[in-house]
Amino acid sequence: MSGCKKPRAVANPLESTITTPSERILKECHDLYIDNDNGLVKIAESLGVRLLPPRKKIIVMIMGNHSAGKSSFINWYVEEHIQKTGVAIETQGFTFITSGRKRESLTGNATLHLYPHFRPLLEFKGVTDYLSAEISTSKQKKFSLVTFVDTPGLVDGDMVYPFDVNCAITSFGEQADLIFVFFDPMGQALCKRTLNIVEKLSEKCGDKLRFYLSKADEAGRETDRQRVMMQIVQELCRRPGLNKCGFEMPTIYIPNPQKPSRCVNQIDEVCETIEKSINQAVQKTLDQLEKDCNLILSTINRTLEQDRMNVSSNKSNRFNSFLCGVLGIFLPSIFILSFIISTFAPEELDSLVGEGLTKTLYISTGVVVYLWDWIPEDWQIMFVIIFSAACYFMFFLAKYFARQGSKTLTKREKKKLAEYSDYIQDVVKSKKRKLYEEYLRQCAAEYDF
Ligand SMILES: Nc1nc2c(ncn2[C@@H]2O[C@H](COP(=O)(O)OP(=O)(O)O)[C@@H](O)[C@H]2O)c(=O)[nH]1
Ligand SMILES: [Mg+2]
Repeated sequence: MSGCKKPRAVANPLESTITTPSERILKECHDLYIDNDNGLVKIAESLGVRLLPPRKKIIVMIMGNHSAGKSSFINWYVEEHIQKTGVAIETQGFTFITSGRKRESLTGNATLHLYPHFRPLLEFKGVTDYLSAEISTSKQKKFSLVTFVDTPGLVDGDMVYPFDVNCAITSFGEQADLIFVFFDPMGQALCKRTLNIVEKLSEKCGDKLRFYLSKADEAGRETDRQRVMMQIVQELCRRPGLNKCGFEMPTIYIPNPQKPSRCVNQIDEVCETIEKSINQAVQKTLDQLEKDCNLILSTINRTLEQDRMNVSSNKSNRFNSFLCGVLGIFLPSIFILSFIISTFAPEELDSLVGEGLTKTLYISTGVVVYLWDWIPEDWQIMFVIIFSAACYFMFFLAKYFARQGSKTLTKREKKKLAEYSDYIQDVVKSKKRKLYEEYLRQCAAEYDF
């Protein structure tokens, strides 16, 4: 069994007490990735594979014209006045609104630190100065599982944004799980900039887009509202990238007890959409966990298989190197020795090495000398050159084979890989199965009327 320890949670300012099974599942999955000793991210990194820990919350980006009611919607959902609202252009940058242990406001770099997935945004020069995060202790609705991204209010014309706002919103949208587009019936319902961004987002991640007619209570009578909606839908359909038509556009508004309205309010559907997305995220995270486990296991197997191949090829390389080295020394030695021996008289050799050995030496020397004499005299020099070159080549080959060796795993490294493999099979996979069962139980409970 592996000597791996169970994962330990890492302190994070966004940490708060857990209230729902989904939250617990997402948190436990996240912890399996980021554990300091045996986190999947760390294990994968040691194998040369890059994994990103899953998010503990879904990201809902809200975009739309200036004054479309984006910030007001977030405040309504969170049930706390976090974002400034008003007709003045309040939101110039991007704000993450999320739940945590205590009320806190973060700026640029601190925000990016909490959301590593958004690092690619740094390529938009100047965007960091316009990033912020608001952490609230609210647990209303499903807020503990949602991070809202409030985006700059969009307007046409001369408005100068401090960064490439169209590209930045598109890039944010690609990282989000849901993108809400708010159109308000007043003023700039058909802001060109909003439509351009929506068109771009629809090409890249159309399935995340949801359209809403916000501030619907301000649209006047039912017929006026219908007219505004028709106008917006027509404008959307006219865009080549968006002409799939059949747009659904629920009408929503922030309920105001002081100003009751007879207009239908579909704001609860927005909450349901968020809930559905959370459930999908839980399932996706569990599926991804299984995939990542399999990826790590297959990489470990591949690494061990490669190591076995390296060990056997190192062995054959060592043998070849030895053989070439021996030949490189042996052949010229025989050649030189034979000539030296041939200069001795047999009696001298007898007295030096004894009778038995003299006979063998003479026979073998005789063969070499015979062969040497057999070569025409003009070619003997040439033979010496070719023979020396051949011996040198043998040395070269010996060195070449010696250098061919590839690095192999040490015993400790192999043991570590086996431990990782056991840990993933025994701990992570069984935990995943348990979490999946919990998720299914929760789903069954939700649909059990
Ligand atoms: N009647 C009505 N007014 C709203 C609603 N939502 C927002 N507002 C008002 O519209 C103005 C702009 O809202 P805000 O949330 O700041 O818009 P943002 O620029 O999209 O963030 C504010 O004065 C809000 O009070 C709504 O549903 N109904
Ligand atoms: Mg705003």
